[in-house]
Amino acid sequence: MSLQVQPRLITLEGGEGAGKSTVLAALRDALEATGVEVVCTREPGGTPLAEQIRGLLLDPHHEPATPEAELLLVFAGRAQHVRETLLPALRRGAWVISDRFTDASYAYQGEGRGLDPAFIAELERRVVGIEPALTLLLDVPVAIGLQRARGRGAADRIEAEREDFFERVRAGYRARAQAQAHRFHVIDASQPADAVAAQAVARLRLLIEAQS
Ligand code: Z5A
Repeated sequence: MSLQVQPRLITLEGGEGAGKSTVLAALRDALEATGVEVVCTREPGGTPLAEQIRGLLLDPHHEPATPEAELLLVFAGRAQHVRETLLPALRRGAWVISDRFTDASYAYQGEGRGLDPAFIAELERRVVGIEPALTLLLDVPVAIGLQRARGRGAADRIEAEREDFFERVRAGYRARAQAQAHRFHVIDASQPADAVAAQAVARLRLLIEAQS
């Protein structure tokens, strides 16, 4: 069974401190200016139960999660998110912008933790079943992203990883963007925030035009 492409689902991906929050706000404003309903959400999270799972995933105080436990927790939250938030919004015609989605599992748990991408793909087929029409990958050198993210205070469990972990995550995202160029658009996120946002909005407008 192949994944069902959702024409109004846009996802944002990138490493730590890539600037997803800023871009999400710009996309939301641009879409709302056209008069459509926009739902902004995030992963891990996006429903009350999935937000609880996010808390477990990012809590640095319990014993380290095994890679498999981490992956299954992420997908448990995603199962809930897809059915409770994404599909209802998409079915009523809203546009949905999600700060991270399944590509993050291939990058973090696949490339970062070394789990088999075929296992992730199987979960994606069985648990998720949908994919975005557009994925914006905000690509930034690891050192710059970590500097931005760590400027915010105490690191969560995943943020506390070593740089080589984030280098693998970045490489994983870039390889995935190349392999799935039909839906990925890569933006150099080391540029000033307003330039990054402007490029993201320009790509969104192309998607809107293609659908009208
Ligand atoms: N995770 C996973 O492992 N597997 C999965 O399947 C999923 C997620 C879905 C939480 O995600 C963690 O979950 C994440 C991956 C894992 N790992 N960690 N850690 P998250 O998306 O909630 O958390 P995050 O990646 O840590 O988000 P972030 O660091 O907040 O990134 P961001 O939203 O892209 O950054 P931002 O808040 O917009 O910007 C960060 C700072 O940089 C802020 O002070 C900005 O003002 C500044 N900034 C932003 N853009 C710029 C530019 N262009 N120039 C200068 N400064 C900038």
